[in-house]
Amino acid sequence: MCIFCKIVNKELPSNTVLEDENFLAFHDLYPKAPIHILIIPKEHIDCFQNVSGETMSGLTLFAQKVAQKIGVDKTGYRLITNNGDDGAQEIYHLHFHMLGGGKLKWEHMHDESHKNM
Ligand code: DGP
Repeated sequence: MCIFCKIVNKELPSNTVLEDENFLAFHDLYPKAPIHILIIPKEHIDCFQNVSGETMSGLTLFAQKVAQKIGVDKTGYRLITNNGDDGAQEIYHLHFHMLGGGKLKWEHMHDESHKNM
């Protein structure tokens, strides 16, 4: 069972922000911004490439509620998913990172190497 399925099943602890029948939001263990929340479907779906439109429809509404609950709906936030190897996905249970709490930078690579790709 994957690590996020264990969090869903309460076999592993997490700092829950919001939960409903189908989705769960909890604080990232290694935050990369003042606010860093992970939003996941409870169902095990490995990555964004394999998620249905129906699940994404529910996840969208849920993510909007998370933003309201933590108070970034007005100040702004970034919602991203890492997909697959080149996307730097580490945990293969679909999750969206909700980042906020300050002005975010926009950096993907730490050097100029992408200019040669
Ligand atoms: P990604 O690279 O997109 O697969 O991001 C995985 C994220 O999951 C990363 O930001 C760190 C976070 N993470 C890893 N293990 C745990 C954990 O056990 N609990 C929580 N809350 N977050 C975790």
